[in-house]
Amino acid sequence: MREFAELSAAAARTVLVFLVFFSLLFSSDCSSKTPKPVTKVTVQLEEPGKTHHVGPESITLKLRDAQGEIIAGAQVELEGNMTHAGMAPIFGQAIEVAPGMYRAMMQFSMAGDWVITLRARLSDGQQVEQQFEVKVVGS
Ligand SMILES: [Cu+2]
Repeated sequence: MREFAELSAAAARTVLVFLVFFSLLFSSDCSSKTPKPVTKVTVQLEEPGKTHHVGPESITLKLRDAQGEIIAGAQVELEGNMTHAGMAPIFGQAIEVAPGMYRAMMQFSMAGDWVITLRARLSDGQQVEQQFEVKVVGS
């Protein structure tokens, strides 16, 4: 009789462990802390239409989400490619100079039309990507 009691106690403990395990599993699954997804970011250039020159140039922009809210605390990098083939891409790591405002140095290697691909890792881990164009003239 005692053996049976010990056995059922062990079984009860096992069941309890499973219950705790599963409740943790499901509670973490539907956590209310899940960030709302930012499906689209808006890139707002500080000086839209600015003419950039061959050589080192800074690009300053603001990042906003679909609701128009500023996106602060993101890790932002830029990749520049020309619109014709045969050119090496250029890269710039941006720093956040003000909340939601990012600045990167780009070493433009040729005059012409450049397509800048912005890749941002938001503070909640989401990755977003957006493209914009800049015009570069000879110095
Ligand atoms: Cu080129």
